[in-house]
Amino acid sequence: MEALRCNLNPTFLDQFTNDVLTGLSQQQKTLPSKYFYNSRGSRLFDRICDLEEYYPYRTELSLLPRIAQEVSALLQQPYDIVEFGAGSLVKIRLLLQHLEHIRNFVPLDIAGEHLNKASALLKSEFPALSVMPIVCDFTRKVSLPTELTLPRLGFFPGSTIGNFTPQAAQTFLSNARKTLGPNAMLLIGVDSKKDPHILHRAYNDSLGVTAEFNVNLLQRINEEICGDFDVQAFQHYAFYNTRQGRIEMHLVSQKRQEVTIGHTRFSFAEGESIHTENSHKYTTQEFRDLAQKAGWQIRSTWADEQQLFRVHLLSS
Ligand code: AVJ
Repeated sequence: MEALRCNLNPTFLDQFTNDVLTGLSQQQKTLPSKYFYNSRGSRLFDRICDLEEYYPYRTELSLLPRIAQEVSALLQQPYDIVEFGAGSLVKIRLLLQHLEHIRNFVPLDIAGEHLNKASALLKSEFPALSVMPIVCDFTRKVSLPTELTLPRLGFFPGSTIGNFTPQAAQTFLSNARKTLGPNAMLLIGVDSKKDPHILHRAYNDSLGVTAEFNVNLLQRINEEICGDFDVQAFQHYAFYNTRQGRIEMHLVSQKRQEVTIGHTRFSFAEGESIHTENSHKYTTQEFRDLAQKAGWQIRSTWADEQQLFRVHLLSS
């Protein structure tokens, strides 16, 4: 299945290059976490989800069958579903199995190849469903196919919202409200604040898959935009920043070195880091305030027994 491509402007590689050069020119060097997800990165992320230490994935997954039943009872009419950051499309299956009268499913993702494969597979399992994948930057407003005439149920699982700063999360939620249109609902997974030891383990797994996922970003820069990172010379570092309520991932330069990307050269001091990801954690109250500022109300909240992870149903 070939996905529609939209709002990847001007061209993907120009944008990628631009973002990388801008990020590495800052005092604290940064790289946007959305670029983790090339084919290899998407596969590595799927392996992270299989790790015992990475509780968010399986915790949310275990909540979904019950959520699907209750949401199905709450929705009084047929809906089309739009998934933000669709990835491997595992979680949507649990919803689709319980929700009746879903006609169209629109998965949005930045990783095109991964999205196309996953969409084709889903389509073969739910022949009555029309699957319309769109490769896009889903953090912006997305124009949905005009065939979609029903009210929309948005689905944003996995606490991907945690990748955004609270300010950017508010912007995302507000754009999602515009993308989804009137009378929309949004089912969103949000990782909870909790014992930092549990968080630390989840982002420093013993097999080093998260480290590989992190370093893959440098590999990708080498392959796609002519970087010459010595990937062995950078080490994965993840910690919980209590003040900001977030896990931060960094890549730490193991020595003084220079890196060239295209024609631009960057110097690294020994121990200097590139900040590659934030993963914000929220209390229900914090998330309620954030959602409210973007024009959403919490209708229902589900959590596991230990409150490791929550899923909220929002209405606009
Ligand atoms: C996909 C953004 C939810 O922040 O937990 C997993 C990505 N990074 N391990 C997260 C991730 C390191 C993940 N999200």
